[in-house]
Amino acid sequence: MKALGVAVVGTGFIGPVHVEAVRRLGHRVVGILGSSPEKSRVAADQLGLEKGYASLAGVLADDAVQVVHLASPNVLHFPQCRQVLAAGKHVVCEKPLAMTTAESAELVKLAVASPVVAAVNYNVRFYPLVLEARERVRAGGVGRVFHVSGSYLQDWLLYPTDFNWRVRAEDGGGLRAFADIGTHWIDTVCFITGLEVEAVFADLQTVHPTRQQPTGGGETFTASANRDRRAAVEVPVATEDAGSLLLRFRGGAKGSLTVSQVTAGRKNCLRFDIAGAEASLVWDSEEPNALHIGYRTKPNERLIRDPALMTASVTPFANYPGGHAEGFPDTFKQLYRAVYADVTNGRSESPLYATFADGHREVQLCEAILRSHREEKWVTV
Ligand code: SOE
Repeated sequence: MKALGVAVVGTGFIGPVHVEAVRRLGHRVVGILGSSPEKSRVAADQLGLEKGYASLAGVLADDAVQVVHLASPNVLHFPQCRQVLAAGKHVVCEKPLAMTTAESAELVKLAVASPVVAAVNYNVRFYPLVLEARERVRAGGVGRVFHVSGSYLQDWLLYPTDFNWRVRAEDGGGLRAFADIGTHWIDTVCFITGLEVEAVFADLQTVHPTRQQPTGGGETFTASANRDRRAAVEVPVATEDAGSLLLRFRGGAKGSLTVSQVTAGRKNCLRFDIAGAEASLVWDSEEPNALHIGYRTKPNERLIRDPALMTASVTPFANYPGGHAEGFPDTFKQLYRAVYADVTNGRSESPLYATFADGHREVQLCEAILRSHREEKWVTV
């Protein structure tokens, strides 16, 4: 394997997750870029990286870097992706790909016209049992899928004192919980079933119309109790904390999704029930090493992640024997393994990772969800 040179943009919750996953694959993370040269230096120091960059221009001018990971706030994805593509470097962008469909459509055009690999970080696809579920649907074991239901629930924004850039429409986009975690759910179930969303009906809820914004910034998943509450200002919030969505898929299947970032006790719980004519598949990201397979006329099964028990084609994505749990950080490793294989060997026809076209579809969905909520009607995607 030829080791690639990688730079990561973003020093918050998720940037360091990218760094660790790239390193586990044996590639070289050359450096990191934060929102200031000082933040870059501190993060480089903490993560043991050679360079804390002063600017994106510095990253792009670095010949040691072939792949750039963007783990910056959503508002920066479009301008930064454009610059990375213009510099001829491969790019892995965090979700959502952009703030508007005008932006994401332009990124798709630029990516198609360029020879580089351009991926969106929908990592949930790479849980071994999510891949197993996909194989079972494809092999016909589930039968015709007629309904998909589920939820994605978190609690890190439960209190009005909890704050993060995602809450601000200027930084994260007009849709928050659905863009941040709801698109993971939709990407995952469409990846497994092959279904495409045709129309949506959404009802969104902003539980806290104002929040305490800490003057020193607020990191994702950092409890407000750990911050200095005196150094905060009350700001209005327009983005949704929670919401429910009805889905119509092309071909007649239907679905429903509830998303919340204010459900106490749910830390990062993506759950789906896929109902098919022969069987159902149930999976929960908080217990990712078990897949429930439900039957009408014989006992249900609970498949524990174990390469020896899984479909042969997906065993390369389960790297440890049964009983040795694999989870969230491992999905990043498997995702980048797939992306970097294409960087090295050339773009594959239908990659397992989400392309910019997939990312664009999710941004289209976000716009449709927001419109449906505002106009109180079904919106075709
Ligand atoms: C915060 O809600 C967040 O970090 C998301 O942005 C990620 O995509 C998800 O994997 C975990 O939660």
